Amino acid sequence: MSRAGAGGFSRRAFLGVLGGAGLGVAGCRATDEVAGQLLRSGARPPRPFTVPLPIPDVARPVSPGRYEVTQRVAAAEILPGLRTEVWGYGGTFPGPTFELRRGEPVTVAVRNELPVPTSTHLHGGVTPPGSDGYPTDLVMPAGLTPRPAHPGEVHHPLVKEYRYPVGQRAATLWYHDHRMDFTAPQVWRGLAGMALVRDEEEDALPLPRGERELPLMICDRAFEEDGSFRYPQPFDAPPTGHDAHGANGASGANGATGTDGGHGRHGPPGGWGRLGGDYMEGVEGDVILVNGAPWPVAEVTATRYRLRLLNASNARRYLLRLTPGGRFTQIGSDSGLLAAPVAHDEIPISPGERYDVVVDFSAYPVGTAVTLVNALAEGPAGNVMRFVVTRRAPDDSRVPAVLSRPPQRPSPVVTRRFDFRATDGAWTINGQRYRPGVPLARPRLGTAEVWRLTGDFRHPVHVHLAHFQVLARNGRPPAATDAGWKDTVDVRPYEVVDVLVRFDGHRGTYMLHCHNLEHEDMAMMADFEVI
Ligand SMILES: [Cu+2]
Repeated sequence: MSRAGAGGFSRRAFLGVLGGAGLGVAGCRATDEVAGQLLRSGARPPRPFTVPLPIPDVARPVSPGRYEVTQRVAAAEILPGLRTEVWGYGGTFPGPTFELRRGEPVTVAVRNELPVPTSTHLHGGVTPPGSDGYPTDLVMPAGLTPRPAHPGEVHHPLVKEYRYPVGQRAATLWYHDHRMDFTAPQVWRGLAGMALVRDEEEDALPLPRGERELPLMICDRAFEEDGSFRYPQPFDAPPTGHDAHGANGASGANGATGTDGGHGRHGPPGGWGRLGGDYMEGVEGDVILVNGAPWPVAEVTATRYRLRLLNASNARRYLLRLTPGGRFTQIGSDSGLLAAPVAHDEIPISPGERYDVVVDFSAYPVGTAVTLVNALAEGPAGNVMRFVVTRRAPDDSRVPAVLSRPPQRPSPVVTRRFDFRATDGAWTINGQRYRPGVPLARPRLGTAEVWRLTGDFRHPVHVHLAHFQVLARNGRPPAATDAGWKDTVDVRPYEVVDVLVRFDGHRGTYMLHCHNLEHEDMAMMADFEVI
């Protein structure tokens, strides 16, 4: 498909035309499938399928139920022969994988040794509000004592202890930075990792496990000639009001610079300036990474494998397929196991979503190279990674016809509408830029509501705390890939997506927002308060 706009329009101008057209206009190809602007690398990327697939280390507790992780600057060799400075949990990108068990609460002390404030969100977690990674609930590095930039901003010097009850079903979660105005550049630099919740229901299933269970964090990046991450916004742009923050010589400045003066302003964020330059739609890199490695290759036996697919990209969407053919048997969605498996030839995955799938490599002759591709991209970005089937091996795994007993759908008590679109130079929800502490809804704990999601563009909508099921798209039944309990759903241009949201676990202030991280930083967030 073409990335160009139609008839000589720039894609931004084209977006503006669509944005003015109002509801009811059918989505056009150009904005229908691609949600970001491509940023090309200066460095020459490696040949695909030459770098082995890394598996992130599993986080080790310092004592039962307690983890300590330091966010720090470190060097990584992502492109062979070049050095990339990453900002990583534990100094790695991705950060360590947290192996959690339902009913076993943990505390994670996050220490910030980066040059910038951070806030950590456990995506998909049913977490008390004080540990949810609210964007202005910041862990401040040593020596950084700026005036608060936003109303209600909280500063924790050096360390914050996040408390996770882990009372939820087995699921593939992930964690990432959620700092107000700067989530996109800080995640791009490496602040993301996976967290797997396990439980007895899942343990009882004969699914592939051990070496045959692979967490796969998929994301895109662009690189400077010297191997450092390239990003359109300077990584060290002093955020609004953070004038004590010193530059740290970070690379990647080739676009918008900080222009948003004025303490306490919370509109288009400090680092972007108005409209975010050419990257308002979001930033897409031209190098696809899986677990931090470019187009990696993994040797597999001719057996079943469980692949926990996560799209950790800032803006890029993928339509995943297997070549030379093959099927994904989906066993889980964002928020845990499905009731029964669902087979797919292709899987659309938008930023923030997870698909838990089983692929049976015994369907291929030994020696076959099975490539995971992205049908939405042309050229190198159309490849994701490769599996090479090396030999036959015993396999006592299988995918049972009944996987779990997910919670039933409760009856909704109210319907609310949330509209995601560009308004007056910012990405807004119901016409409003994000205002911390001003909830757009006050659902009651223990109830369910229908949230009707609409928008002008591709917006992957993420709800904190509360999980949901997709009820309908444009009044019709949802896609097979919408199955299960979820926390993120892709809303297409001028589409009406009805989701049934359950408010369980905790009262307090949470958020819903677009998980296109550039949109999120450009004000497409809202609070809701569970009462
Ligand atoms: Cu969006």
